Amino acid sequence: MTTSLAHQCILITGASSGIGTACAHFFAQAGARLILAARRREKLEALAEALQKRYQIQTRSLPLDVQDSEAVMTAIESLPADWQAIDVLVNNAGLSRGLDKQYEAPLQDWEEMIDTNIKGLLYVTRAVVPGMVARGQGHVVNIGSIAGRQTYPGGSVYCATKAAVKSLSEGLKLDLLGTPVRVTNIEPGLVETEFSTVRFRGDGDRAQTVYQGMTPLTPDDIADAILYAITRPAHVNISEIFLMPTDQSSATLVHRRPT
Ligand code: NDP
Ligand code: 8X3
Repeated sequence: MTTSLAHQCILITGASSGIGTACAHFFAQAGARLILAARRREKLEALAEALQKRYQIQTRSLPLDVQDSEAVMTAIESLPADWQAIDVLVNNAGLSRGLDKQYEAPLQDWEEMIDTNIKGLLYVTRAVVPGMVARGQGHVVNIGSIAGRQTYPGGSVYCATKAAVKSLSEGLKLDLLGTPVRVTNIEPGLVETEFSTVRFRGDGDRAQTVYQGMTPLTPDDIADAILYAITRPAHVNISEIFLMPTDQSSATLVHRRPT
């Protein structure tokens, strides 16, 4: 029997944009209760209001910087008891900064990627998973990337963070053996979101060249894959989903049409 999301409590980090926002819509449509986490409070509140109106579901905004371990623990602990019983955690918050060579890149860019994509993911996992184990129910979905499988020029630290997400997903599954808690690593290729604008610090023209002349994945494509993984029957653990645009065949090979 597939797993119903009706009334399940789902925490999505990075819900203020892109893949996280798409997940919120997909899960809301399936009747879940949603905790929406990210740093931009106004975006979370606007999303929460839109979801409540459209799907008549319960939501909570959780303004949060995943880089801050204490803030993560406090935020989870401060949720009312019925919201602390998180059934699904989507560790989606993440970012890239720059495409500089490893021997030239600003240290600050590395700190931010490592602190968010690796340490932030770990902090949220550490805050949420003990409750899942205690309640005998849960599913952790980590958002990795094609970048965690294949390194590309200028991307070595971002790619290393996503390789770490792959290892952390495998490690969590190993550590949860004997519990019913499931773990899935989602590894998308190019998805058009704010990702490249963030990578290039607001340079929209440069960000657009990433998707020029090709059809990228959409945030909905990723949300759909996650929905599949978390609605399988309880005895089925989808460990990995690696999905690319048809116009992409590796981290560096993309078919582009003249524009
Ligand atoms: P977006 O930039 O659109 O969304 C990133 C989200 O992460 C935002 O909601 C942002 O919210 C949140 N976030 C970033 N830093 C923090 C932080 N310190 N604390 C809390 N939230 C944070 O990009 P995507 O939707 O594309 O990215 C989502 C995930 O997907 C990332 O992990 C990314 O690495 C991964 N990915 C993306 C691909 C792509 O091509 N786009 C492909 C493969 C994987 P806020 O700024 O409000 O905090
Ligand atoms: C994001 C996809 O190829 O830009 O993880 O690194 S890529």
